[in-house]
Amino acid sequence: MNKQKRVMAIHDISCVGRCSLTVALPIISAAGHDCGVLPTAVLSTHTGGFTGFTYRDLTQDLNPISAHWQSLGLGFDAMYSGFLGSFEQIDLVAELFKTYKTNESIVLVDPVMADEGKLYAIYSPEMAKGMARLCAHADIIIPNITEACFMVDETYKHGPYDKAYIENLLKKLAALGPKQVVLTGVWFDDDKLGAAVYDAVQNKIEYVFASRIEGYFHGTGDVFGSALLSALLNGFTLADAAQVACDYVCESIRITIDLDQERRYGVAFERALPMFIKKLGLMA
Ligand code: PXL
Repeated sequence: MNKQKRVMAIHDISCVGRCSLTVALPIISAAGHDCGVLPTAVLSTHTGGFTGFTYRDLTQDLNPISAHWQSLGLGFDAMYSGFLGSFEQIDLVAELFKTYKTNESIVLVDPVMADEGKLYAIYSPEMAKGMARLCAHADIIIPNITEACFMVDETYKHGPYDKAYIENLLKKLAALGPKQVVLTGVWFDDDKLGAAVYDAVQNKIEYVFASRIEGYFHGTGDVFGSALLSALLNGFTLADAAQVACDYVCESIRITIDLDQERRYGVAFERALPMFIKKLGLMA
């Protein structure tokens, strides 16, 4: 059996609504790995679709937590950042990457800040500049098209897309520094939606798709990122990991629709876990 990998998942805790750590922890754990967390903020719910949520910024806690880990001599096989609690956390997380990065580790950055052409209400445009800076420290980044456009100063378009638009974004994203880019929310026709996978070292672009289901589903970016990292830790190539993640998100959405559940509470990724585990080759 392959050894367990240790992950540092750097996201907020949205207590209810299935995104960030309430998604990353169960998915990465189910894939067989040791998922440590560095919580960036605690919110009563996520910010999309609820009003009146509480917000505790944990910026002051990041360095003391890391200092304790260093005193224990802890190492991490992967660091996976997502929603950050403040603008100042960008530089703190970049420092953490420098502290824990090794030749074998994976640094995965999801520059969570925007969707459907708009920044999340709590963020200002300077967040996009900061996230672009953080991406320079990553091995792999996984923006959606809105986040990509904010980071490389391109005009956001609604899909369907064409290859020229997507491939221009991929090249500009790689120019920020990461060697590999997975751009999510890519679709060229009504039937299929998925991701564009760019390896800047090999200068190779691949596409992965699953069935396209109309509508907006909260938390799917976090399900995608957690599944992608899980597959990478289980030895999949980036394109194969992106395919597994795409299939898992699609199945989670399909089940959510079948169950007729309210979408702001996130997708029923729990019910699609058996399919995910099978795709990872961990179960017959
Ligand atoms: O899924 C991204 C995300 C994570 N965390 C919080 C959010 C969102 C998206 O809206 O509000 C708090």
